[in-house]
Amino acid sequence: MADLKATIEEQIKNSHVLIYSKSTCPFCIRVKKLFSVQYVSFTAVELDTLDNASQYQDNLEQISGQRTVPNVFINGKHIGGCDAVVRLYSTGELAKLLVKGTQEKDPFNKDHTYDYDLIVIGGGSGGLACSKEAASQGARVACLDYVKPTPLDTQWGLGGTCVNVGCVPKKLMHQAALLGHAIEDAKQYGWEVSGDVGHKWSTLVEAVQAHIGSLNWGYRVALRDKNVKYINGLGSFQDAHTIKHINKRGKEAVITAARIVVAVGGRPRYPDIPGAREYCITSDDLFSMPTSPGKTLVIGASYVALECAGFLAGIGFDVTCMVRSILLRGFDQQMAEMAGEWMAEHKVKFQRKCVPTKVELIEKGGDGKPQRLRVEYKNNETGQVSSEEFNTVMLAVGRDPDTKLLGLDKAGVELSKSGHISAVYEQTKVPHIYAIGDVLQSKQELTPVAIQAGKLLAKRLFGGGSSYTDHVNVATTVFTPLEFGTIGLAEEDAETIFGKQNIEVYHSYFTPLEFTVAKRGDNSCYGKLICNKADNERVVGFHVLSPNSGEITQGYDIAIRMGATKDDFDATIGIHPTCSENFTTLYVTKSSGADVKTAGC
Ligand code: FAD
Ligand code: NA7
Repeated sequence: MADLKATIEEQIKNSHVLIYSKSTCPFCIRVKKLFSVQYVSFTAVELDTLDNASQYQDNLEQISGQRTVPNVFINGKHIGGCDAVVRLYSTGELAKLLVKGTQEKDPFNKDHTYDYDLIVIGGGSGGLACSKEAASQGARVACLDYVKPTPLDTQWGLGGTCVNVGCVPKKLMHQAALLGHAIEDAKQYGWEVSGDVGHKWSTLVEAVQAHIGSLNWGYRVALRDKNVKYINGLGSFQDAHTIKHINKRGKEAVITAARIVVAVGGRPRYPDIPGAREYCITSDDLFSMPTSPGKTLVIGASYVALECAGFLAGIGFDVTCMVRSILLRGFDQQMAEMAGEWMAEHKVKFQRKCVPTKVELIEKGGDGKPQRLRVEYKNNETGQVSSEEFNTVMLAVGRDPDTKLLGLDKAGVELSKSGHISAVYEQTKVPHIYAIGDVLQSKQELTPVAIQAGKLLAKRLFGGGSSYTDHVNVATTVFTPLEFGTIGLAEEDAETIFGKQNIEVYHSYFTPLEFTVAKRGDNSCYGKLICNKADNERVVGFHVLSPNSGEITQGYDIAIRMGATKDDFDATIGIHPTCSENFTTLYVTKSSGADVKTAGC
């Protein structure tokens, strides 16, 4: 009994978030769901799988005064059961408890014989932020970055996914598509745009790549200014403190460090079908394609797929999106379907319930002629096999962490089945090896999350910091043609966590004023607030489908994080005429079934 008490106390002391749970208990399921949909890592001790469950509960009662499960502890502090956690989540207090950690247990000591205080492997969003912050705190830092070419030999410079083949070129191409739409609108506003307005893909690619080139250069200068040693080499572990790096010419060298941060990000996945690697592109190739994509098939239905399909269609290409099951898994499904409907009404063809089975080259491109590919695909419901010709086939079927060749096993760091690194607040099981960004298990794959993690980690390691990255209520936007901004819980997740009877949804369609003269259709935009009736109608989910959703959503995130209620939204006076103001005047509940189409000002 005494031993068990000591074991439990040790578990509590050493865990960031610890849940004593029973696998079939509905309240435990709700608490775990709340943590997992908010990307908060936790350790769950499932008492019903243990022989001594009742002794555990006796000891827990002695330690915390609570015998029942779920019994939750954060940073060694007893929180309570499901209601207590939900309440803390709703008021924004949970996030505060989670980000305020303890001082680094192993304070920075320069007195070592390694070459560097810190080696960062990967010069993307997270790695660059971490390297620069650590150097600012006085650490001697080396940052390795190396881009393995794609199967079609596409390569890029320093800065990682976001800058070269992610957020930056994606948003610029999204803007290109919006401008095309704006040219159409302009005619309604009196602009005399004569004849057909064409688009030149090569001009767009050159402009986007020129901007990326300037960012690549800026990152190199920033590393030099901060005294970070930049090494353009592919790194791998030789042992827990030693990294081998190989440059483009095959030259090898070895460096050592007291601490190592793995920030290698991820790369697009290829399905195991004939022709995938030989003939298909991924988002890694799309943004620098010298020739126009032409008739394009985008395979996948998550945000990379929908965003790329959306802007390609907006630019004027014939685009089909092949969807295996649902749109935007993990996002609010009503919103996902609405974003898809807008795309379908704006020239994106959807091939639902289908998967590709083979891609063949029919004719090589060249001399101004596009290549011709034949895609064979199967309908998962009917089993019917069909085929169609395309000029470009883009795979967006997920991304894998880039850990295969890292040799993490030589350092004693374990990988999950998917190749991700599990870490508790960025620290792996090997205490001086850390991981940040997309390579982490079960974390948001977003640039600002990687940057925040990199900065705060460096501050903790070298600057006496004690804050952790807050993964709760991170706002994001899917840049589909009509943008989809989101904070907090999807409606279906809110129902699971709080109970359907406790959820009220306030919603409305709306028409941006700019759409009226342009005749873009009434009530094509939509917003909803998901409120917890059991907690003063606290807003637990915010979703908007509208132009400029990214800009709208960012500001509201502060309110949601601070625990805003429906009353707070109602008391806020809107800015007229904007799309955002609709959130200050929502009054129709979904449960009423009343009409939510709006007319007039
Ligand atoms: P990365 O930025 O991927 O950087 C990892 C770096 O490490 C790379 O340069 C890689 O080449 C290098 N590397 C890998 N292995 C080694 C090695 N062994 N040695 C040396 N170097 C190595 N996020 C948003 O927030 N907003 C968006 O709008 C958005 N849009 C996106 C659109 C697309 C098409 C994609 C693919 C992603 C998008 N993302 C977006 C996600 C965002 O790009 C990533 O979350 C972010 O880049 C992750 O940063 P990271 O530091 O973990 O990894
Ligand atoms: P995701 O979010 O992992 O989504 C993958 C999508 O591809 C999803 O719609 C899948 O459908 C679909 N998929 C997966 N395998 C196949 C096959 N074999 N055939 C057809 N469709 C398939 O990946 P993304 O690339 O969009 O984004 C990954 C991260 O990168 C994202 O978090 C961003 O931060 C950047 P499913 O729903 O599983 O049926």
